Amino acid sequence: MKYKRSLIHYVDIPKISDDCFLYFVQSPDHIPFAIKRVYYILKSRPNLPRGSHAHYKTQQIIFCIQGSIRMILDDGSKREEVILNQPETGILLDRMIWHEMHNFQKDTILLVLASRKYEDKDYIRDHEQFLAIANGNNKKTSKI
Ligand code: T46
Repeated sequence: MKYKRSLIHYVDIPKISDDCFLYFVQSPDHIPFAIKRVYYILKSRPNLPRGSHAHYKTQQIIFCIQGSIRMILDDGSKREEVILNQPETGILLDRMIWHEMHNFQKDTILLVLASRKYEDKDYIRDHEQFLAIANGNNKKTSKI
């Protein structure tokens, strides 16, 4: 499965099948940035959404290596949804894309590769502010 829509950019990685399944990701072959940070999320609560922010500069690839989530991506002018439930197919969360994660299936595990180290000031957590910046109506730009 490899196709691109306006906001949903799939990232397909190899799956090796012998007596188990092994997946690997390497840069620049599969992802468009050098990896500065890796984090993973587990034990999420099904009814507790996560995300709901954008990053000024950080680019990320998110994989759902177990379970399933529904993601919403928003660039300030349109919103698109995607279900993430295949370990070999991630999606790009580009800079200045508002993203929300919903409907965590029990025992879901997310693996995220990021282009920058963690910095709180890289976050835009207010959707109104995000819309203003994304649509060029706000003088405030990145603090980093
Ligand atoms: C995204 C999803 C999948 C750190 O200290 N270091 C880190 O690298 C990260 C990612 C977070 N944190 C701290 C900051 C907060 O105190 O952990 C707490 C929760 O972080 P955040 O609000 O970023 O968690 P999520 O799950 O809502 O969102 C994160 C990413 O920010 C987001 O871009 O795609 O995971």
